[in-house]
Amino acid sequence: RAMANDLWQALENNAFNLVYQVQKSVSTGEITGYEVLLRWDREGYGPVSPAEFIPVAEECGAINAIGAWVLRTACTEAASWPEPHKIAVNVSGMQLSQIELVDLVKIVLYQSGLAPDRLELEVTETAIINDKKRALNILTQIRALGVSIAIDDFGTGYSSLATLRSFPFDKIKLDRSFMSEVEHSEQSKAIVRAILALGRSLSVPVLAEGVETIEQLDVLRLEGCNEAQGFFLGRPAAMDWEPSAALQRA
Ligand code: G
Ligand code: G
Ligand code: MN
Ligand code: NA
Repeated sequence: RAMANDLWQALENNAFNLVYQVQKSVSTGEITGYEVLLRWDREGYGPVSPAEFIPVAEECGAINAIGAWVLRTACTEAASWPEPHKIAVNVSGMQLSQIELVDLVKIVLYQSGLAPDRLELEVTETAIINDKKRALNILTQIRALGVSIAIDDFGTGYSSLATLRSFPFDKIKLDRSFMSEVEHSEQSKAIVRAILALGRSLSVPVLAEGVETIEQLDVLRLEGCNEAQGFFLGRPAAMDWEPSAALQRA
């Protein structure tokens, strides 16, 4: 069967679901938010990674419907959490080229009742580069709603510095490829240090992705990184709040 057909089918059959991965302050360990990650259990195949099916969804045009489902479901779920943590939703480059995205965000916030400052959109540099002027217009309008913007996978795109200069954004997410070597390689550490300095001089917090060991977290603490995310801090998982905890708070 063609994957594109199955993607459309999955939307109708409720075959997608969301998992959440915690993001924490490096200095205090406090939870600063959760990244929303899409999961698909493909009938007859099992779980398929978004790294595999998002490109297919972009090609066949299903990405807008899937992206809308993710945004609506994430905001609706988070609005009912016992604690008002922020959520960070990934947005594909194709969604960023459509002005309808602004209205979608507006409607979803209104219908879910989620406070705009609890929503962050993660966009990649590559997504922005496609149609700079249009993406800038869309991001500016979304930011005016009170929603924040994070640059995802920072350091892997090819015009990082130009993007930083001309785009409105609130957070840099350092790509996880830098983490895998940071304990052993002075060169990787130097690059991380430079990006952290860049964030500081732009007054933009930096979140390091892919933190898998306590040693990596120690380096980040020493270098003054603001936030971290990765298997060491928490794996992506369904968000089920402990009933007892919820009761205590009620
Ligand atoms: O969750 P996982 O590590 O398998 O994600 C792989 C890739 O898929 C990552 O680059 C991630 O940003 C992307 N991804 C995960 N969920 C979504 C989503 O809801 N929308 C988009 N556009 N990309 C997503
Ligand atoms: O591109 P993006 O940052 O959205 O990618 C998020 C993806 O990274 C998710 O699919 C998630 O499963 C994966 N991920 C999260 N934490 C870690 C980690 O510590 N190590 C590795 N290798 N992958 C991670
Ligand atoms: Mn992301
Ligand atoms: Na990333």
